[in-house]
Amino acid sequence: MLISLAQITGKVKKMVKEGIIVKCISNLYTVKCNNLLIEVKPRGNFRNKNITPLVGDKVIVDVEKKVIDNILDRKNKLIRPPLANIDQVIIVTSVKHPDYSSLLLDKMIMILEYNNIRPILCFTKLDLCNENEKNKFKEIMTYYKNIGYITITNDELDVFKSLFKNKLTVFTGQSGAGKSTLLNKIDSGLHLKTGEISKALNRGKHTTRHVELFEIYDGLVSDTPGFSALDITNIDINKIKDLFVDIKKYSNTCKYSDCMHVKEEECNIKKKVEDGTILKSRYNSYVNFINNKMNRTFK
Ligand SMILES: Nc1nc2c(ncn2[C@@H]2O[C@H](COP(=O)(O)OP(=O)(O)OP(=O)(O)O)[C@@H](O)[C@H]2O)c(=O)[nH]1
Ligand SMILES: [Mg+2]
Ligand SMILES: [Zn+2]
Repeated sequence: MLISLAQITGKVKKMVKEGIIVKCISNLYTVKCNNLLIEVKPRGNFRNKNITPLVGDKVIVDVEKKVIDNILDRKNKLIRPPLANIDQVIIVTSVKHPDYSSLLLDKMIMILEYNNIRPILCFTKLDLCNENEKNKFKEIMTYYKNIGYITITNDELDVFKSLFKNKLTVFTGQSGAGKSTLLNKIDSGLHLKTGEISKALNRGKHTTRHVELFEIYDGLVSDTPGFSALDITNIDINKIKDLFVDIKKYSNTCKYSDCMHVKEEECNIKKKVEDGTILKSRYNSYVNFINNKMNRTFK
């Protein structure tokens, strides 16, 4: 749609369109304007102003000059993977190969909660588990479901299909967790490259390299190169307890209103962990992040 044809510079009519950045390789951006894909570069003065357009940005492009003129306000952004205006992130977590890490899962959930992005949990590779292990993971999944997160396995393709409409959805998770494999199952037209886990991990590299948005079931979806190292340095230590929805729920039942739920003796959160209301691994993750923060603060 042409949105501002009347803009006259000298005698030249400027052709501008609004679109969304769906791909970036080096400094070349692909912008989707309705059903048209246009390849553009950022305007020269972006660099001076230190502005970097991100995949997911809504932009105004000058169609003739093939440049991004303007970036519209972002509702959020992630640095790694570099993406803007994310509605929800599907955290793909394998139970084996690579091994399940509750710490990594909770870290991703915390970072998304901090950025006001909805986390959706997807567990993969349950087929590699024996019955006992399967039951253990089912319990873990039920816990996350009960505290309010959509929690599914990579077999539940129908659920996925209903999640995408009018949303920007990001798939993330460890290298080898099965993100690209899952996306290929959801949309067989994607033909994303998938990797042998051992190779992917040994090389320490991701099969998926650049950031790109695909149109799937009336929404935009990104398969990201996973995050290998996540940074929580910019999260305020006092905010952490609010980013754990299950801890937040009972936060003001503790004796001290400023209870950190770590060293305090009479702490209701600790009781809730003991009686099984709060999952032990969740609490361990919480304590780990608090300690991690304390160490940094006092270094
Ligand atoms: N047994 C089993 N293997 C799976 C499953 N899902 C994916 N795999 C395998 O795991 C390996 C890695 O899968 P990918 O889809 O490439 O993983 P990825 O998350 O996209 O990895 P990166 O692109 O490196 O971040 C491939 O060999 C897949 O065939 C699953 O549910 N069960
Ligand atoms: Mg991949
Ligand atoms: Zn407490």
